[in-house]
Amino acid sequence: KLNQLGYLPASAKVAVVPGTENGARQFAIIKAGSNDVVQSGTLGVAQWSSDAGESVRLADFSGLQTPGRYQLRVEGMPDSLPFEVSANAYAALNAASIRAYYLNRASIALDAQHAGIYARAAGHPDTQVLVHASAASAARPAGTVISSPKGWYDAGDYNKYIVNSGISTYTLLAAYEDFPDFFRKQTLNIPESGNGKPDLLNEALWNLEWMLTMQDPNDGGVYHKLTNLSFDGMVMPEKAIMPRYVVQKSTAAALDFAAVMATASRVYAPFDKALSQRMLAASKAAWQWAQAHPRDYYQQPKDVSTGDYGDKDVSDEFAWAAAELYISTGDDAYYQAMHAPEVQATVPTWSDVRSLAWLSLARHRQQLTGAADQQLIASRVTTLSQRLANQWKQSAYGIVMQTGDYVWGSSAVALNQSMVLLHGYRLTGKREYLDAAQSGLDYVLGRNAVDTSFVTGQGTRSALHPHHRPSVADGIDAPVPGFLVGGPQPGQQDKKDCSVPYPSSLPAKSWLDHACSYASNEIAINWNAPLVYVSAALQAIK
Ligand code: 9MR
Repeated sequence: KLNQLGYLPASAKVAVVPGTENGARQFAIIKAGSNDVVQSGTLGVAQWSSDAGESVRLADFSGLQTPGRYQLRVEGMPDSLPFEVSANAYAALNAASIRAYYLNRASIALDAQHAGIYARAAGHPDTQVLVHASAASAARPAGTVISSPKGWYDAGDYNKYIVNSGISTYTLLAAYEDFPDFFRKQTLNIPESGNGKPDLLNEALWNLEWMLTMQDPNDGGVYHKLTNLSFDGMVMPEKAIMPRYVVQKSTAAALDFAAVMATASRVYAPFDKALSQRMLAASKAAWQWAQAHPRDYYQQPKDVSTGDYGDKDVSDEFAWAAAELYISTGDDAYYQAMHAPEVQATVPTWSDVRSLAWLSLARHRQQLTGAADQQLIASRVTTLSQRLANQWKQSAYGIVMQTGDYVWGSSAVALNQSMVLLHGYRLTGKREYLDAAQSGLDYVLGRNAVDTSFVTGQGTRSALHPHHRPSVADGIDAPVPGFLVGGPQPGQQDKKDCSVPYPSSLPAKSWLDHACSYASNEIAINWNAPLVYVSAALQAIK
């Protein structure tokens, strides 16, 4: 089991080989489809993986640096899937992972020039959206019609959620801030290509423009989501025409919005001064609203049954918004408002964004005012990186993932771990952080218990049936490409909706490649985002 795309010449290269005490001890790397051995080596000791329910050995062939197409051979077993060593190993993957956002855009037709066989009619204009009773105010009573077009569909469903848009859009902007040269050279064949902005920023702007419309100009509050009352059937976007609502203003939405708009204001400043200023003003207004409404947790209304992204601890959202506003304005009051000494570092998820503050502060450490505690910033990032690297060293599969990491969207846990490690690497230059980060990308591209790439269209054996409405309804066999599927997790919350059983209940094997499986095989914008970050980072660092 290995990364089916392959490796950059200088990267760590590790495969997982089934192994018992009595099993084979040697491996060989052969030229793909031949018997030409280019390298041989000794397998590591057999180690039991309880998550995968098997004993495995690791094959380390990091010394293989000559570009080419290879397979791994162990006596008595079928050869591995082919993989490449190439100086461009992740360039196409990164492009596909960003283009997936384009292919998930609301309010626009995808034309053949940019979408190829995935061209489709426009869906969800969202120019006539109703204010739901839960969001009613004096200025905008229930039933008021507002316009809130653009944005990305959140996932396999067609709704748009501010909380999840927050971390997703931020992660794309963070990738740009960390690797601007890589993205300046990249063109993605999206409608805006060639307009003078890097395409990653063109794509992110599609969602930022939507997010801006989710702020009530009367008070700065931000609606939690724009949604149908219930999920659509598995139909194409233009067939999904149920009425759309903006639902309840929430503290989490206001703060995630504030954080992303503050980030965006500095990223877009060189390209569009007026837009940048508008974003910063929107960020500050949302921050102010949250100060006045510190505990307006999202409460799903009785008549709404779509995703809730509910979160009853918004201390992390406060810290993150404060940090981004501090970085973008240089105003020490925001740093104080972060309460930095009380903020720990954790692997980011949509509901736990505290570390996004640390990652941003670390990224901008050379420009911060004297108010910032430089030592604390570095130690938060490196302490978490070290903990993740220790997990990696102890794992039978040579990955960071542990039993508790196999949650809904586990694939993105692996990549968010890698994203943290890459920040640790950028701060310290410690090679083990880079190698541990590589293992997360290897994991989603095939070095996992089900021997499958979790990215549609990437790798010889990849997920084929994501829970993604266009992939199901477009009449094309191959799923829409470039999407990371959720991945194994033993919760199996969709069992009742699936006519086929999961193949296993083991944490690392509880994955069902079937469109019914929203709990293990959906796609989502927050899961693709660390794929964009990590594939760009590894390709850019080389
Ligand atoms: O990613 C979300 C996961 O953490 C939750 O456990 C799960 C159930 O509440 O919801 C996931 O988010 C879904 C959202 O609510 C609606 N769009 C699809 C998302 C991915 O499955």
